[in-house]
Amino acid sequence: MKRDAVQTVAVKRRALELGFDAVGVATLEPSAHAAELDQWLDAGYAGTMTYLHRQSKKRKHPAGIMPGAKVALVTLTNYFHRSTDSGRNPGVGRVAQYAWSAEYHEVLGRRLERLATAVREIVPGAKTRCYVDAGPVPERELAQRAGLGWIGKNMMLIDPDRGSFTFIGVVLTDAELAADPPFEADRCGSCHACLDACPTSAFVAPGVLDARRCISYLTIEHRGEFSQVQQPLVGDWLFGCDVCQDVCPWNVKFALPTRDVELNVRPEVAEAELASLLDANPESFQRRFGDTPFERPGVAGMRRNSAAVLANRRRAHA
Ligand code: B12
Ligand code: SF4
Ligand code: SF4
Repeated sequence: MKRDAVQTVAVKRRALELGFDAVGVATLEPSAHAAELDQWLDAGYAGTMTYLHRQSKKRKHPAGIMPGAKVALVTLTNYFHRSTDSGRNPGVGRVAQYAWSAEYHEVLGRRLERLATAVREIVPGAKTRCYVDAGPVPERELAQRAGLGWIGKNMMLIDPDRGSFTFIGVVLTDAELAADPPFEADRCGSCHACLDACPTSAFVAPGVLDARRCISYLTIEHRGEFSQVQQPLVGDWLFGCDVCQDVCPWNVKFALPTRDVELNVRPEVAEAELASLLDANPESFQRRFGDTPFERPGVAGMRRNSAAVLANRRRAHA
């Protein structure tokens, strides 16, 4: 198959019609940041996310993820609703806004499959494989290579037109689509607002996060009870954390609320009641939250998070 500009334009147009907010094409040469990944893993910053160690070889050599793959079609989907700090009542915990709607892996998974079908129609004989937040795909680096933005000091992929409240979705394909130029500029400049604002001082350096101290890791990925050190770190956050994005000037200035109907806010998630989560049993939890991101920590994890937020609030008011 030959790299074809006409086919590439047709594929990108289809991506925008399907509801993706931005799309670009990245080449699959080895990661330019393999050494950073090795150092990050060796330092233990991945905590118990052992899959990151297992996947690191492929992450450093993305061409090996799918046999014959030539490029990654990389998409961004805006999920911004409003500042995470607004409109809370005392009985609810703070929930990171990427989780406010239906399970995004499913919403975007379906959308990416439709895009993959379009690739196969536009480039007959092409093979495709879709990924969103799963598998060994270095999603942020591929997005930067596809020209969609730069990786900020908070490690987020920042789109200069939309900010960083975006999901990244990837279609790997052997179709030789024309690659975009990478986004070379670093537009953080002298700003360090995210590093200063992180409530747990989880950044050991600009662009280097010790995940073990990150509230997102603690409330979503950590299994078992919190230690005495971990529980206060969680503060007011029931699920995930948005602080290092909420303070970023690129979000303050450019993030606009999504109009994606598949990402409509579900109040029982966005405004989750601490007391009812504390009392949840597996059946009631499954009924209410089985198709939401709360499913990842599950009923035990969400009960633990809820108890931690309540205890932290009691301590703050004592
Ligand atoms: C593990 C993981 C986590 C972990 C670890 C986070 C971390 N910073 O590494 C935890 C649980 C803490 C987490 C938290 C969050 N996550 Co997360 N996470 C992932 C996952 C599955 C893997 C990331 C990974 O490999 N981390 C290891 C680090 C070392 O790798 P990396 O982040 O890719 O960083 C590489 C680049 O930065 C590159 N690099 C280093 N320096 C430079 C310099 C330049 C110029 C360039 C180009 C590259 C570069 O080298 C690094 C190593 O390869 C990805 C999905 C995926 N498959 O990639 C989602 C993903 C990164 N997460 C995402 C989100 C939304 C979040 C949260 C915002 C959720 C929340 N609100 O609670 C927070 C944000 C925390 C933060 N500031 O990073 C989105 C990010 C979207 C975006 N616009 O950037 C992703 C891409 C999922 C998705 N498909 O949308 N996450
Ligand atoms: S998500 Fe929260 S805890 Fe994690 S690095 Fe960002 S500000 Fe810090
Ligand atoms: S807050 Fe400032 S330093 Fe952090 S990612 Fe945004 S622009 Fe970069």
